[in-house]
Amino acid sequence: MRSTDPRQLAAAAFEKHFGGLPETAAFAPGRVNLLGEHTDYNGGFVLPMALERLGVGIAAARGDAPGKVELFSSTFDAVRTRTIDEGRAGDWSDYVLGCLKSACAEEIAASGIRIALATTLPMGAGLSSSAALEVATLKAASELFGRKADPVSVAVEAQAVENGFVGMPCGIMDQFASSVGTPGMALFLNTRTLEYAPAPSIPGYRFVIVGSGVSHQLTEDGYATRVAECRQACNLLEVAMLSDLGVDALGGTPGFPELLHRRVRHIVTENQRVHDGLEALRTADAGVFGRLMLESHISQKDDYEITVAETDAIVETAIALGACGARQTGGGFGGSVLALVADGDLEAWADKLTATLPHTTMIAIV
Ligand code: GAF
Repeated sequence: MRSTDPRQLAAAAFEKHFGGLPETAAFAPGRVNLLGEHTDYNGGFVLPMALERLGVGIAAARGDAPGKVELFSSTFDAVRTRTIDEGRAGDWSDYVLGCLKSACAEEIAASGIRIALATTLPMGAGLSSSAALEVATLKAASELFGRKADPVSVAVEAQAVENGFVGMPCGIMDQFASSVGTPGMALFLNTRTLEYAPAPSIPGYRFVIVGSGVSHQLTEDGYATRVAECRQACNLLEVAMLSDLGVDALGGTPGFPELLHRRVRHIVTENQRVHDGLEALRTADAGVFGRLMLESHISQKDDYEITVAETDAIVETAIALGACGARQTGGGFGGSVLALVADGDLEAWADKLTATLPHTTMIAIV
C-alpha cells in the first residue's frame, strides 16, 4: 500500500528522482483555523489547529555543486534548479529558496542542496500549504546543517521569509500553527506577544473541513488590500494596531470612512469571538462555539467582504442540515468551510451536504 505520510512520500520521491538516499526528512502540518480570521496581522488573537497527516514532507541531502539548489516536487511533478544567491522568481520554488537563503545560505553556497517535496494538503483550500512548505524546509535544512532551531523561532523566520522574500504580507498564524502546534489540538495564540496555550476539543462533536472547490489565491490582490485598509484605519484612528481597540471603540468617529468602519468592526468583534470561543471550548459548550462560528462567517461576509457565493452557500446548508456552526476558514476568497457537527449526526449530515451541493468535498474530520 502506498504511504500517506508526507515525510515518507518525500523520501521516496527523493530516491526516485535523485537516485540516492536523502540525509534527512522533515514534516510540517497544514492548519485549519477554528476562529480568528485576519486578526493576526492586526496583533490580535487566533485559534488554529495543526492537522494530522495533512502537510508537507521535505527530504534533503547536500548537493554536488556549490550554490546549486535542486528541487523536485512530486506533487507538481516539477523540477526547478535555482542558485542560492538568486532573487524571487514568482513560483512555488520561492518558498523553499527564501527559507534556504534565510537559514543556511553559507552552507549551501559551499555544498549545494538537493530537495524533494511532497504534500498531502489540497492546494488552494485555505489550509496553509505555503506555511507548511516553509516550516518543513526550515526544519529539514536546519537538521541537515546542524543548525539549532526552536519551533517559535522557526515560525518567526518562516513568516519573515513569506513577508520579505515571497512578498505576501501575511501574519504569523499559519507558520506558528505549523511549527508550534500539536496536530489535532487547537492552539490559542496572542499574535502580538506570541503567548500561546493549547485548547481542548469538545467531547461528542467534530470539526469537518469542507472544500468549496473555489481555489483561494492569497498572492492576488484581496488579502494585501485588506492589510492596507487596516493600516489606513490605524493611521486615521492613531493606534499602532487595530487590536488596541476594544468593542467600545465601535461607536464611530465622525468622518471615519464607512468601509474602514466595517473592516475595524470585523477585527474588533473577531478578537472578542476568539476569547469567547476559547471559553466555550474550555466549558465544552458546542452551542456557544457554533454560534460564534456563524457570527464570524457573517462578519467575514458583510464587514470584511472576503467570502464568496460558494462558501456562503455551504455555511447556509451546513446549518440548515443541523451543524451547530459553520464558517469560511483561512485567508478567504474561497477555500474551505469548517463546520461543527455532533458525532452521531456526522455521517448523515455529510451525505446530505454533498448531495445538496455536489461540488463540495469532505477534506477531513478533526
Ligand atoms: C492567511 C494568512 F497567511 C494568515 O496570516 C492569516 O491572516 C489568514 O490568512 C487569515 O486569518 O492564511
